[in-house]
Amino acid sequence: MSFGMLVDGKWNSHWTEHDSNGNFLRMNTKFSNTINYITENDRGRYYLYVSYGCPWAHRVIMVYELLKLDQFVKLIIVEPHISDDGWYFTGEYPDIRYHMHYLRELYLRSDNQYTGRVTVPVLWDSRDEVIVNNESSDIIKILNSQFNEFSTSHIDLFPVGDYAAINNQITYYYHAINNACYRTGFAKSQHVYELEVRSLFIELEALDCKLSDREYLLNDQLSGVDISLLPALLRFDIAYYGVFKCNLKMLKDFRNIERYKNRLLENPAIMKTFNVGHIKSLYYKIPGLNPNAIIPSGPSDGG
Ligand SMILES: N[C@@H](CCC(=O)N[C@@H](CS)C(=O)NCC(=O)O)C(=O)O
Repeated sequence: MSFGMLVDGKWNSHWTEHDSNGNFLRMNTKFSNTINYITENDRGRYYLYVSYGCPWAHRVIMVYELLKLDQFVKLIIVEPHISDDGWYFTGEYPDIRYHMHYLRELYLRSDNQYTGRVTVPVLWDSRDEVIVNNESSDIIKILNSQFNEFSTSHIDLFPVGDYAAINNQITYYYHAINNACYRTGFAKSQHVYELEVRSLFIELEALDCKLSDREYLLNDQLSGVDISLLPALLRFDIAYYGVFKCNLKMLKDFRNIERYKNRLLENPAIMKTFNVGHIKSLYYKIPGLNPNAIIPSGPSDGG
């Protein structure tokens, strides 16, 4: 398994993120700015480059839809496949801003000596031609706080009083579940895989217990914690179970998690973001994990 990355502004098509024991190590993202003040004049200035397949971008798309920001920020979707040249655009999924072929061109437009992965999501400032931020956990907070004034729904996913608790739980579930699925799937030794898959399922059991008497993960309202965890749950049976071998059980066999997931999907703004075809296309075409890139017919609805 290898993806490309930029090194001093040049594309390097083989790069893996593993230590010598076969553990998957995710590289930190590089653009970590924020936006301090937005006015009506900034309508159309910002773009979000995302993939419906990517779970980190999925967080951002959910916040975008929940806040109804489509009149203020534009969404640009990449083709649901990471090629040897990284994320790319096609006639069906064009870059409506610059008509680029590859997402890496956007990174180079921001920093022509960039070294790092070319990932989605990206929050792009088209006035200053820079990437503001490419870390999902930051972008969802920026949308929630800075863009909320231009939202017609005014949902607050990070209420001030719960801010620290929400961040703590996002970090907890990132290690326990979101990224644990990746550590399992990208393990390069039997030993690492077995350790990872077991600890992942211990965490899923704990989550199932926790959800036995509640609708949301924190208090009794939808928050950034639910939005951050949900993309992993939505990919579990349709992709992680097969491609990442997270297969001690299917997620639908965890009764409370399944109920929680389906209840969140009843929200039309969330349902609109769940694209089974893009998820399967992305994961089943990951180089090395599924050599013939056959996309399975089932399950079709994540259940
Ligand atoms: N920490 C980042 C991770 C983003 C990320 O890894 N995105 C993947 C897609 S799921 C990506 O774009 N990978 C392309 C690559 O690594 O070349 C975030 O949460 O935004």
